[in-house]
Amino acid sequence: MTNRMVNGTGAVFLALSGAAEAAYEWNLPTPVTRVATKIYDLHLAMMGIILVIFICVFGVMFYSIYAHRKSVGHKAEHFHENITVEIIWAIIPFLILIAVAWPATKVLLGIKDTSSADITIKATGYQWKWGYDYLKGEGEGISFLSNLATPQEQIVGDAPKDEHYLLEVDKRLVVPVNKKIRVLVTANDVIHAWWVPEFGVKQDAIPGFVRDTWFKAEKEGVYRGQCAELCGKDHGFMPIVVEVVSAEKYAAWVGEQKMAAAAEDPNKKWELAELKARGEKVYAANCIACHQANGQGVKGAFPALDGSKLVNGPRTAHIQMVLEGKQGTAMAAFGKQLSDTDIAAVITYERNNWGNKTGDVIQPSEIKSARK
Ligand SMILES: [Cu+2]
Repeated sequence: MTNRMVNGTGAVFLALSGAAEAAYEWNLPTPVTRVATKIYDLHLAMMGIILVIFICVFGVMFYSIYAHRKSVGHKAEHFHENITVEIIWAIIPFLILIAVAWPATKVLLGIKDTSSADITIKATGYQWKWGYDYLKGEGEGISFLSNLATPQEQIVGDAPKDEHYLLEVDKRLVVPVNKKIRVLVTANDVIHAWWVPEFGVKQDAIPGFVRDTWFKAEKEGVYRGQCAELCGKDHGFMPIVVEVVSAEKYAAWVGEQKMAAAAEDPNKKWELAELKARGEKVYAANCIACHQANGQGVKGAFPALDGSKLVNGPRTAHIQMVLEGKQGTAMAAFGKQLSDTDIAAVITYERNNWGNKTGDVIQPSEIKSARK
C-alpha cells in the first residue's frame, strides 16, 4: 500500500515536471494556419463547455445521492411525469447545441472556402504514395511523385528508427508561406486521405472524384502528415511532407524544377550501367514494397521478378506490363506515374539484376513509342 502511494506520488511529480512536454504530446499540434487555429480554439471552447456540463451534472448527482441517503432517514419521492422538469431538460440542451453549432458552422464554412487561391495543386493518392501536379499559379507544370524515404533497414528492424520514421519522403511538396494553396484531392486506385494536422486539413481522396481543400501556412517550416484512410498493405507507408518556404526560396525551387525537367533529353542514348543505376532508385521507390529488394516477391501475393518468365521473355510484354499494369491485381499502370526514362531504367534494371542476365538495354524512346 505504502509502496503504491510512493509510486503514485512519483507519477504525479513526473507528470508535473514533464508538463511542457506532455502538453506537446497530448494536445493537438500547434496550428500554423488560420483555419487550424480556429479549429484549435473551437476544440478548447467545446472542452470548456463539456467540463462545465460534467461538473454540473455530476455535482447534482453526487449531491442528491449524499443528501438524500437512507441512513439519515430520507424517504423516496413517488412522483411521475413532471412537465416543468421535462421542458427544462429539453430546452437547456437545445440551447447549448445551438450555441455550439453556431461557431462550428462558421469554421466549417471557412474550411470549405477554396476561392481565390494563389496556387492550385492536385494531390493524387496511389497505392502507396502521393503524386503532385502544380496546376495553376507560380510553379505551374511541375509534377512529381512523393515516395516514402525511410530506409528498408529501419522498417524491418535492422537499423534504429530515426526521428521522422515513416514520415519522410524523397520529394517534398514545396509551397510558399502566406499564400493560399488550393489542393485538389483525388485517387488513382482506392480511397486515400490527404491529412496534415498542423494545417487543419484532412480530405478524402476518392477515385473518380475531385474534392478540394485549402491551406495558407503562416510559418515557414516542414509539416508532416499521413494518409488517413485504410488503403491497403502499405497504408502506413505513404506520408505527406510539406515544406513551407519564403517567396524567394519558392521561386528558386520552381526554377530548379523547371531546369531539371528541361535537362531530361528524351532522345539521349543511355548505357546499360547508367540505366541500371537509375533503375535501382526507381525500383526502390516504386516496386520494392511488393516485389522486394531481392526480387523474390512475396509468395502467393506478389510474383518474383528474379528468374521470372515475363522479365526474361520478350521485352515488349515486359514494357506493356509496366506501362499498363495488370487488371485486378496490385500491379499499377506505371505509364501514368513515371517518365519514359524512369520506366526504361527500371525495366533495364529488372532485366539485368539478380539472376536475370538478358543484357537488354531499353532506351526511353522505346517506351515512348510503346505508349501509343
Ligand atoms: Cu492511402
